[in-house]
Amino acid sequence: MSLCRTLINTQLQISRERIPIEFNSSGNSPQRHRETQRLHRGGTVRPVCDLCVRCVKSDLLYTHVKIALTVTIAILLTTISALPAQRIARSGKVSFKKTIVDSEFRAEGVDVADVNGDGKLDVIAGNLWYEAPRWTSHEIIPVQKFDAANGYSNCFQNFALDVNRDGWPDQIVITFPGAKAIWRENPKGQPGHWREHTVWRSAGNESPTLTNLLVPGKQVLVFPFDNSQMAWYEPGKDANAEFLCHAISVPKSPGTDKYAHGLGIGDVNGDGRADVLITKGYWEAPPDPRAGPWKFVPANLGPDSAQMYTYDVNGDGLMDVLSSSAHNIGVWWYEQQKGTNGPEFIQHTIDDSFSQTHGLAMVDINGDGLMDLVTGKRFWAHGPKGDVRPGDPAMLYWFELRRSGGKIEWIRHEIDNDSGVGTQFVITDLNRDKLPDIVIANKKGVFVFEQLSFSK
Ligand SMILES: [Ca+2]
Ligand SMILES: [Ca+2]
Ligand SMILES: [Ca+2]
Ligand SMILES: [Ca+2]
Repeated sequence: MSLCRTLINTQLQISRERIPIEFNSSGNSPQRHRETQRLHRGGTVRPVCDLCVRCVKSDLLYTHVKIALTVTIAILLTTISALPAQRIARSGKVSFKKTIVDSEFRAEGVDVADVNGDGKLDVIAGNLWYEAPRWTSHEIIPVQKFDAANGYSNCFQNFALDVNRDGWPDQIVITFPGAKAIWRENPKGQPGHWREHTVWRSAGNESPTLTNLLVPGKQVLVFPFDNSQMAWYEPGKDANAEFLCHAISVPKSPGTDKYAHGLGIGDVNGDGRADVLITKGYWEAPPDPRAGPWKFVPANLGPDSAQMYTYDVNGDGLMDVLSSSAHNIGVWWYEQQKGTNGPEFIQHTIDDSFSQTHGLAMVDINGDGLMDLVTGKRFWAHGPKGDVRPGDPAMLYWFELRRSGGKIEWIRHEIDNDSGVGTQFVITDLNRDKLPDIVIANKKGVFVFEQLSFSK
């Protein structure tokens, strides 16, 4: 109201200043009044002669109405002009419902699968699986207690795959960097613990992965063995035997140490076949992925990282690379450019505000057609005193990719501040509502982040 009065007073003051000098003199006359009214109707002056006094009320009413109309129109125009922006904001309004499936440290890798065949996707993490929808825990093998401050679990990566092709998803576990990789056989609804088998004698690098990109339609494992050679693995005809190992690299290649950091699958050279990336370069997939070793292309893909991905971030037709720092600080994308001696990669920082991003996933979270990133802090990766800022909150974020006018933006959205990531996690439509959900296991526990509908 005071603003309205101020506006009125200001307008009256301005109007008075515009009043011709002859109407400011005293004295009334019908002619002067008519002239005043004429100008008044034109909106240029206020009534000033005594005959116009009765007009004052209507004048103030006029002023109020005019201002009210002006304000209303301004609000309408503002509202109309804001509509597209609000639509954009709504489309980016993604939220998640957090469920603490288990508050104990069970594993740092996790996957989902319909373990019991009831049509609902369950969570598998280390020694336990959690039955949907109430996440009732069941032992795969006897439950163990792990010390988050001073040790690790027996599960760095956890994948679900029907290894023996009996229709029941089994569990693959990368137990510890460089150690034997195992799979545990789903007992097909029968009680009891799951029988253990060997996948391969050693699984190195800290980001082994299960992917269907190398051999379309078939999920295969990718990791180096014996601190020496990159390879991929598939189950053979005898499910009880070790997997078949297909060499990708020659022996003594970079990225193959048991504690090497940075491994990813993606089509770097754009030939339609997924390549295998490490921070020192990538192996180009040949037409027959079983025909190893693959050609290695050296490239600088930054410092130690976790999972690595390829995506044409800037839409220029060249595949770029995305990664995050495992034990330090940094989430990056590497812009591919054509150099004189092959591809060159320019590092761009997506985020440098938090540490220990030892797990990275790429998926289109908000359904706008552009891939986004999800990562967080691997809390106490090296205990409460190791790494950089180990005691900071265990943040979980998604980074929304936006492109406009050739400009690349990554908008950081907080999902949670007391969970973070492990060394591998999964994003999938857990509850089958067509929205990607996030499932995590780490030193803080086991968590499900169900994405809520945009309209909620
Ligand atoms: Ca189920
Ligand atoms: Ca099976
Ligand atoms: Ca690009
Ligand atoms: Ca997106």
